[in-house]
Amino acid sequence: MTTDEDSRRVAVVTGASSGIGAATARALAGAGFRVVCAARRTDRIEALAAEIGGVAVACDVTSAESVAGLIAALDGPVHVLVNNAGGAFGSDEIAIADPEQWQAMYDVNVIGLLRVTQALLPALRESGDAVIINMGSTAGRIAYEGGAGYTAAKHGTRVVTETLRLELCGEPIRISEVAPGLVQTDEFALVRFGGDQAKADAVYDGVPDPLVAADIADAITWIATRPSHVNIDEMVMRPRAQAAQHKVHRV
Ligand code: 8X3
Repeated sequence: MTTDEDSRRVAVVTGASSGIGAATARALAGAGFRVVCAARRTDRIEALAAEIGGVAVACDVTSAESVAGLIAALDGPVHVLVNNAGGAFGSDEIAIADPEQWQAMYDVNVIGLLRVTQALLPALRESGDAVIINMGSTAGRIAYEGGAGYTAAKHGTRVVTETLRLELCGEPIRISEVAPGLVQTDEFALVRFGGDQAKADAVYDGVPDPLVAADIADAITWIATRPSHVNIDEMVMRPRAQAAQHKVHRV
């Protein structure tokens, strides 16, 4: 994939087709990385890759075969891995929650991250100076009603991140987690509520200036561009209007 003419450091971003993933791909490209945009929706990532001078690779992190295809498309070291693919499905209370939705959340937020990380470790090691940035959430730090399937999965993302940092200590690979609160994107809430636009809009209703995808991409890019000896363990981000999960200022 890399050529003699292209000596840019390589960043792989999963879930790059929209929202935080697409914004991160743009921001890392702006910082000089050659970005591999990985996601299921090829039309979107091909357009994004063309825009930023990157590479599009179709990838579903919940499929071992698909992740093997991502690895096959790489050639040489990888310096940055952003495990962004994830999401929330449903908001039912535990009494009536759908186990299949919980399974799907664990599959993408935890097992998908595991699968991509395992597969990319050799290329990250080969770089001699790499950073893995996992997309966590404030949902990985607290509990809230109707959120247990997602909060359990994002607590999983957090603990896997911490464990990986312990296990790779001594290697030239830094491990970080970015944990945002309320971020207004086109799809996160819409997907969570099964396409119900009114419910999705209500999440951000009246919130003056929620975070946007570019804010998170900016943080990820900052983490990825610190000097090699500086590991940002975790970064919790919320909009000014959200003092805590249940404390949101609305006008
Ligand atoms: C998203 C944050 O508040 O919807 O990761 O759980 S929240």
